[in-house]
Amino acid sequence: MSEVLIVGAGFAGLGTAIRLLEQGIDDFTILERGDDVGGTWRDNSYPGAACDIPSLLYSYSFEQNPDWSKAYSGGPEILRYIQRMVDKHDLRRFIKFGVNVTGLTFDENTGIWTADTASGEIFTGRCAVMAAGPLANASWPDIRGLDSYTGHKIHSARWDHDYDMEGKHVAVIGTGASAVQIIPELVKTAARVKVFQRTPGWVLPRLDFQHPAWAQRIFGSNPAVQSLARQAWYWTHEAAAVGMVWDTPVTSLIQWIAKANLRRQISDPWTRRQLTPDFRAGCKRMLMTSDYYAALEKDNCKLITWPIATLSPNGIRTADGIEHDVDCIVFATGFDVCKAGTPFPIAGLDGRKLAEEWSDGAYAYKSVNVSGYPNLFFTFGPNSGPGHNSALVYMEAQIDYIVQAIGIVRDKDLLTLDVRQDRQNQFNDDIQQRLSKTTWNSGCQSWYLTEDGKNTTMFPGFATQFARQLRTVELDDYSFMSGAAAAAASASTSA
Ligand code: N01
Repeated sequence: MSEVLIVGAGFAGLGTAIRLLEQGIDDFTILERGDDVGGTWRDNSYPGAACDIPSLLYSYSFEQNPDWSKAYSGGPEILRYIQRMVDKHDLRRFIKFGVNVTGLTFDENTGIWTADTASGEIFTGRCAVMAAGPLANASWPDIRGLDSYTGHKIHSARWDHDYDMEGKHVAVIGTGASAVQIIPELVKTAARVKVFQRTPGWVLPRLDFQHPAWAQRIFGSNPAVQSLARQAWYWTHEAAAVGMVWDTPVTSLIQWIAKANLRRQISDPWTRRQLTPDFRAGCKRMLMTSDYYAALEKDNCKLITWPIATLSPNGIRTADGIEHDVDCIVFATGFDVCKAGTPFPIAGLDGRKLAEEWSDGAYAYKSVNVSGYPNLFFTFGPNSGPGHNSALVYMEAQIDYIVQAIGIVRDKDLLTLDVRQDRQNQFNDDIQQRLSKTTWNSGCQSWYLTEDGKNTTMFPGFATQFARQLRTVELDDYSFMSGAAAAAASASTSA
């Protein structure tokens, strides 16, 4: 048995491992279904994959990298950063690769979590950390005729690098954050690219630049300077919350800049109209790209806005009756996000099932704990998503809170550490009330919302507020039972 089971060897699981080691806890096991580390950055290897948050900020503050080649690094460089982190802390010795967790069950008598796996092997731990990632499973769209198409299908989150796009006729379904990175690369190689858009997004230019060698040298020799640069990015993004999280005059300014960007890059007024969103900026994720519109302007690229009626053996038929024959369809259609369920069954006290409790929408206490599921911790749990700042800042705050709580379980020899139901309810009432005033809840459809419009993914505030609430584990928010107390109680019952 381990002290801690961690599900997932992506950014969150690895960060948790490093922080546990720093606290002197080295009795943990990381269960990873893939055959390597890196999670989302291992899986999303599509051409053009990059981060739309500056690398100085899209990295752990406790694991800074002076060598970022440019402001917004590409996927391969981010994956190398993760791999270096793993090597530096010798984390591979803790990871079991190819282990697909199929269920987590808590035994309140022993205070132990059991992880069932696809191979039948079982792992146990006093605490469990869910670090499986919210965007880990590709979502194939519910389009009629999906299986009838006989050409090549590729999902953005599982790119097929063996398929050569050179000279091919390609369709891209979707125009979200992944698509706008893929399309500029596809138009360079494919003979023809048709982009099937359902909803246009707000696009802001991504002002990328190379980090000069002298800056890398200074960052390397003087980490405090790098921390300052990181802080500068952090506060710039915090300021953007004013216009992205809430509808303010800054939102209008963002929309004005985005429209000017559209006018500057797209010459045809009708295409501009097709690319103009009809929802508030920030409601869906902002698209940060300087080359998407330019790609749409290329002779070999065409934007299609007629709804897709069906896929056919040779391609896509749109509602206007046109058959678009293509060699390959790229599905940039996002992820299966567990907004009203769990990635696998999780059973807590008295066998209660988390998926049933979350069926109307997920909730947690400060995104990390759920009442009735002691010693279980979530990274990127409900309502921890950022709309304006680096996911890694949020992740780091969660990890430090989780490691603190695990330290308490260990030091006090607790059988159970369970968040109080009343504290959880209070927290969620407040979160949902605050969310009702945010841009995400202003009427557009996005992966942030459940089918009936509950926002279970985003945190309605600044990153600073999110981190502040997670600074200290307040024992008053939890009920707990020590191993000794449980043993005494069971002895008196049997006597
Ligand atoms: O997925 P999405 P994504 N018929 O869900 C369309 C992160 N990310 O992979 O908008 C036709 O945003 C759908 O249309 P609509 C980031 O958090 C980060 O692009 O629903 N179209 C939409 O256009 C992001 O938010 C980076 O009308 C269909 C697209 O598919 C998250 O990942 C980079 C359809 C899906 O867009 C997801 O982004 C990339 C259908 N049936 C991603 N179903 C960074 O840079 C769906 N669509 C950090």
